[in-house]
Amino acid sequence: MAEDCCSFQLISGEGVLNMEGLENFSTNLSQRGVSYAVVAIMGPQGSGKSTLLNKLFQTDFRMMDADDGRNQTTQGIWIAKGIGIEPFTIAIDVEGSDSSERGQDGVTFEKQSALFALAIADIVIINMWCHDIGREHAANRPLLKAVFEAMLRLFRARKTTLLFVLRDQRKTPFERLEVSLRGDIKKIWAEIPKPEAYKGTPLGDFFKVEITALPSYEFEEDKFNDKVDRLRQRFFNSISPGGLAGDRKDVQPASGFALRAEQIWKTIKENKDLDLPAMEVMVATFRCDQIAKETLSGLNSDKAWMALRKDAQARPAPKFRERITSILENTLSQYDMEAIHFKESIRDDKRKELETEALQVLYPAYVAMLQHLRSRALQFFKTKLITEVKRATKAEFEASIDSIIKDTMDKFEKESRDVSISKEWDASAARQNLFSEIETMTVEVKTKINKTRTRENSPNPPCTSPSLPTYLQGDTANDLVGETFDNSPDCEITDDLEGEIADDLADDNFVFENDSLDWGDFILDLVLNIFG
Ligand SMILES: Nc1nc2c(ncn2[C@@H]2O[C@H](COP(=O)(O)OP(=O)(O)O)[C@@H](O)[C@H]2O)c(=O)[nH]1
Ligand SMILES: [Mg+2]
Repeated sequence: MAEDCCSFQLISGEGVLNMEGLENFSTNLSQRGVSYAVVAIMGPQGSGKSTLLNKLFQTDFRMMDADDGRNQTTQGIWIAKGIGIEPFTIAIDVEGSDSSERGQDGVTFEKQSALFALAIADIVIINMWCHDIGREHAANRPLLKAVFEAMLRLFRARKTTLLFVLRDQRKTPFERLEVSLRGDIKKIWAEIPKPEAYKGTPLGDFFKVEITALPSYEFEEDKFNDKVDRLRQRFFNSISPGGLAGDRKDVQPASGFALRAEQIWKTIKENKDLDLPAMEVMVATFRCDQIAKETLSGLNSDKAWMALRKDAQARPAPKFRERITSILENTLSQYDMEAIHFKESIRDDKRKELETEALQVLYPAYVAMLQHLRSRALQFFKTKLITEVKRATKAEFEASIDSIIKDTMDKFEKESRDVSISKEWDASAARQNLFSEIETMTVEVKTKINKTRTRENSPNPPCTSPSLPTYLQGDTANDLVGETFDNSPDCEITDDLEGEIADDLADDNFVFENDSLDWGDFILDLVLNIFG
């Protein structure tokens, strides 16, 4: 893929960071969590750094043309993805450190880039000429000083791997080179002024030091390529225990890489203290916030959620609780997957906020469900009343109203609890409304019972049917429905009562949505209305 093979200039020679390029570069990286490695190379100008990176990572960093002489080619800091290597490996090519072309600016840039490389890389390759080893005034001394001082400024031991690659090994045996170099490293480390806290700290607390040598690229190309191939193998699984970067600490998630690189460079440029822990908090806060926002906007267009919302508006959605719980859990787990490697306290705080916001998004479906449950409870109440009318005597019926109310409220209570997935999702207002509605109905029912009683006592009872007085005398309502109102031609309902019944039927309290009354239901409703 095109974006995989192309290096680009991350920081120009003037110190300007290319954020847009970095963000584009990071798109393939951001899903990697902490499964990625950053490798930076430093060393003298024209010492074959870009050549080595290109061979190790199959990148395309610009190399100096041998015929042009050893003048500077790599301005600033370049970056590319290593090809064919797992984990995702970022290669960073840093401008030559002993540039005679940049003077004091070069020295400043060298220190800045050393600090940048150490702050961002898991492995820093220090490229040096074999013939410089042990030489008091060789270019590697100021470079090593810059690297060590930079590490002390970082305020933490990241246990970065320093991989020394010694170029153009000829006659001197590797063992001798290694001893000599380790001696140099130790000496330089001892000489560096250190803050009180780090006075007695051995170099090994900050770095893991590895050394290797390469034959001459110019005179022993095959051997050189062989050795580089073997070195490339060491970048496979470099972050696993025992790997090249296996000791690294405080690994920061890939999705914050671009922002972290930007902030680190900005701080270095401003010559401020590079307080990495503080920066990590900042990056974690920003990133977790961003992840939460992205997750929430994903929820709004989530297919399962859109289906449930539609469903809940239309009817009591089946498996509501199960579905809404899984939607919420999916949302949170999406966030978790992305935010997992950020600082726990920050990630958790943001997760709580996300949960609250997600619940707000989901809340309308709960409200719609409460509406359905309310209707269902009213329907239940009505059915119970009718059943009682059929079953009980009038006295029993009156006595059972309270328990019907209780059953109805209990049912609503239970069902509303079943659709709530948060303490904040409270049905008390809906419950109160339902209770008021039922009470109003109950009062009406009772009033109408009394009205009927009055009518019974009046000289002209409204229905001359012989069965009505039977009912009013306390026979079961069932008898009444079965024997008397069951299409009985005997019952002549007076005009007066007919009007009243019609009024009752038109009364909202007794006409429920979705009612489809057949004749039997009609009679029952009638009875209920006579009652009520
Ligand atoms: N003697 C020597 N020359 C090399 C080696 N690797 C690369 N070169 C050459 O050194 C020059 C500078 O290489 P380059 O990779 O651009 O160096 P950089 O400035 O350190 O990135 C080029 O002409 C390379 O062909 C090496 O191992 N030994
Ligand atoms: Mg170069």
